[in-house]
Amino acid sequence: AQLVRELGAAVEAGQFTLVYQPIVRLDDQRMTGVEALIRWNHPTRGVVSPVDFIPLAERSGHIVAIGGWALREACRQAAHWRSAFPAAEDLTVNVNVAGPQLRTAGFVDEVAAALRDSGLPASCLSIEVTETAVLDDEESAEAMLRLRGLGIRLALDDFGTAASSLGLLLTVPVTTLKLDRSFVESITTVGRQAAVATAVSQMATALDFSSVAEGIETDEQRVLIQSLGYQYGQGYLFGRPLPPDEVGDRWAEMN
Ligand code: G
Ligand code: G
Ligand code: MN
Ligand code: NA
Repeated sequence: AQLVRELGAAVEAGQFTLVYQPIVRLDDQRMTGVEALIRWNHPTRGVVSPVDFIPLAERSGHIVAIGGWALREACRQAAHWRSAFPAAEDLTVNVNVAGPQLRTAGFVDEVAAALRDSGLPASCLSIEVTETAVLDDEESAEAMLRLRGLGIRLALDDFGTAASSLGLLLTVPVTTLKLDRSFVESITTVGRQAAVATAVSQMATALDFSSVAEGIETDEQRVLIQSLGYQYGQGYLFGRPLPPDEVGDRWAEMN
């Protein structure tokens, strides 16, 4: 309860920061973009993980202010990187959006304003939503269609972990599937994770979605995931989430 009250003031107090994890194209291992991940620098508790405060923020409604800040900040950073790094015109930034935030009236306008104010092209922004966030829901379907109308990419995050139906893929206008890292964790050529990972990548290809595998930590996983048809990868093998001032050096190293 204390934490919930503090959440309310934390945006104004400047206690949130974003770190950025590289996303790479598997065929040449070039960095194509980043996923923005929020951190709360709490004055007494130290760094609080989003796993511990995003659910509280969703229930208390603070997610609208927090998520709005993250969106504007990520767009601002990405617009700067596009012009500051060599050959970064197509750099993309992925921003996680919670269900209640997506369903808030005015969310799409907020996204449009973040793009306009930052100068970031819509094609450089990808919004990540989870299957549970968008399940059977008129408001989110409507918001997603309007986001696509702006030219923003839409990724289904943690794909494969929610108790959702595959029919969702036919009704939500996503552009990208992000295979949850639980399938990558103990993947082997003969194992059951590889069977599921293969099915997801084939579905993505057939439906004309991009595919990203999360949680790649070893070279063996990278090689296997690529052989299964994944286009993009993310994980500690390519890089941990970085503070913004380290993204440029990483970009230069990987491109
Ligand atoms: O690095 P990691 O511990 O950051 O992230 C943990 C979880 O928090 C992930 O599921 C991620 O999607 C979520 N998360 C990270 N940043 C944000 C954010 O800005 N908004 C929302 N809604 N979720 C986030
Ligand atoms: O749920 P979402 O995919 O948005 O969040 C990504 C989460 O996965 C973050 O907590 C991030 O720090 C974490 N993560 C990213 N790469 C790896 C990895 O290679 N291994 C593990 N264990 N976690 C990872
Ligand atoms: Mn994500
Ligand atoms: Na994920």
